[in-house]
Amino acid sequence: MSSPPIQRALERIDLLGSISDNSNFRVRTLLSPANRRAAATLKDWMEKAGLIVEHTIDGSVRGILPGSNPEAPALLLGSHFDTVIDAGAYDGPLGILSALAAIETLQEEGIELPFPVHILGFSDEEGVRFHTTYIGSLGMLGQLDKARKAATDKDGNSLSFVLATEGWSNDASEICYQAEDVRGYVELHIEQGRVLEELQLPACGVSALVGQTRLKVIIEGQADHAGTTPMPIRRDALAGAAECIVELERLAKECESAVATVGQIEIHPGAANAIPQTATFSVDLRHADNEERLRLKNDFLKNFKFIAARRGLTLNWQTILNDDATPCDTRLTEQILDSVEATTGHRTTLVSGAGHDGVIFSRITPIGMIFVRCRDGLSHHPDEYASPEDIATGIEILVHFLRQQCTS
Ligand code: HGY
Ligand code: MN
Ligand code: MN
Ligand code: MN
Repeated sequence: MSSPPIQRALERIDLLGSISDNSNFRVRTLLSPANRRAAATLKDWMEKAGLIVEHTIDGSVRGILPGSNPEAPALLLGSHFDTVIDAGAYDGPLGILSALAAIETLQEEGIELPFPVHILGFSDEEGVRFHTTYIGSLGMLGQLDKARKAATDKDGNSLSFVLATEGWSNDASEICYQAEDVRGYVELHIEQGRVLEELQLPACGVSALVGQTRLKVIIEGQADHAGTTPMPIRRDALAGAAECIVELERLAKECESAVATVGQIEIHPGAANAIPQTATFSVDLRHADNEERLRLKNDFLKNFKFIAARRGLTLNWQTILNDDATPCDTRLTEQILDSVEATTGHRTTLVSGAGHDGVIFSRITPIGMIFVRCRDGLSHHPDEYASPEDIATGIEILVHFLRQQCTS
């Protein structure tokens, strides 16, 4: 039988998972009604645990446990609570609620940490509404860049405009971490891969997060009548995009440990009897090796240009993000592995194929991650699942790590 804090964490994951902007599937995006309800719920749970709670204008939340030395640099435990579309319940919330359960466990044991712990819930990591990522964590570093502020949602509203008009402004805190405020950032997250299952391990440490490039590709052709336009004279933007997408897949398959995905595509005019004028699609490219990632990016863009030229189409693209691989801090990861070993008996680390908010916090402080096994490696899917036993193990690792921090 798991402890009350772990039991509460399991119940809270389900409860948070029931908060959605859509009654048919789970989705929460920046400043959406469901995201606001999730933020208020997290604040309430943290407040009940005795933390000092705040929110920021983008709807991210923070709970502070001051500890016996409130002026000491804080340990940050965070993750995000926004989701992809038709999402699972664990990607993001597990990290926030595991951190809360770890704190509640120490409180039950009467252990007061000699430094503050800040539990952070980011309102947008997936980037579904504005097609850009890490808005919540960047906001907490005061590093929301111009490109992101200019990013627009499906209604053409910029992030700046939305923050100014829809932002959670009443009683909002300005949170802007500097390196000297922080002793480290640790995020617990589901693995979102299959390796822990293959190794039959419940949890592990993380050595690095792969680099990722995210592009928006725009192909322009010529709209025309589907019934009266002979095939040889067509300049069909969607047919051109389709050839590019298959070419992207071919190149990624040829490149060891690269992954490339086209997850979004929009067509104009989008009528069944009109030849597509414009095809706009996303490219998500990842690789642990930075040079390989950039080589692959140049290769597929070169081939896209050939395809477009042969078809009489124009090709443009925008770089949404271009993050090199992020190593986790060696010393912090060794401490995490001490706790993984004390709890599970092994010291395995994985490289994360997924991006996480630690990429942003690595700009100012050492970062570490704990991965928890998830069934079939499935994620960004409603059937995403981590077992209560593995979640309990993840929380026990975090508790052990926090105890160890008292003496380090
Ligand atoms: O896409 C990712 O890697 C993360 O889930 N945002
Ligand atoms: Mn995530
Ligand atoms: Mn995700
Ligand atoms: Mn993430």
